[in-house]
Amino acid sequence: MADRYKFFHKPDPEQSERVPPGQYLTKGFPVLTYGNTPAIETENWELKVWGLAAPARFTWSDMMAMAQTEFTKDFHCVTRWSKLDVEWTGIKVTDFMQHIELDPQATWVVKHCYGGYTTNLPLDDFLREENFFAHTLFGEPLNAEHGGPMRTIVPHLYAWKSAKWINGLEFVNTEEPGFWERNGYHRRGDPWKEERYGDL
Ligand SMILES: Nc1nc2c(c(=O)[nH]1)N[C@H]1C(S)=C(S)[C@@H](COP(=O)(O)O)O[C@H]1N2
Ligand SMILES: [Mo]
Repeated sequence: MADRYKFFHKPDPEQSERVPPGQYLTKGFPVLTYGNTPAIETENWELKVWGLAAPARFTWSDMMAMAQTEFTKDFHCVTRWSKLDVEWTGIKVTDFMQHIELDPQATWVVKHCYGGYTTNLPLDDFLREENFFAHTLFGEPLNAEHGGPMRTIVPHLYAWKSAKWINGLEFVNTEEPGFWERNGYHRRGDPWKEERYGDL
């Protein structure tokens, strides 16, 4: 236990209201990846859009030409660690979506990643002001382990929704569970309600 307490601790009272039930704070930033870490150069990186939206394809420079925003957000992993005040730079989902012609029938999105990971979200959870694509972490280019060159961040849900190495957005009109949603995690994953495990 001693070792564990070097890295994980109970929150100070002033921070405790920001820490969801059953979570411990970590000062470091653990890496949580199922499988291998893909190596992608920015010049080869692309983001494809398909399904219930006009098919589209975005290169790295397309993304860099969009409005860039800085974010400071808390990060909650379902394995019980939380990291407060993570500083990112990237592109708001709402700014990105200005470039997408969405079919009005679309109600869900499936995020597809380099390496094969997937996770799904209802559009209401995806199209929030606070959601973004991230390419910079604490002022440095996002490293491969944390999802570089480009990942997504969904601050209001457990971090398995924050897909690393994002490569595709598939818009659909049904719930199509992604990797962890099929493998025991909750279908939505609200940390404030402790939606950890699912029943799919
Ligand atoms: N492509 C991909 N994205 C992923 C994962 C993964 O295994 N593959 N793990 C998820 C989980 S469970 C968490 S907690 C966060 C961890 O992000 P980090 O490794 O930057 O801490 O990424 C999420 N996004
Ligand atoms: Mo996680």
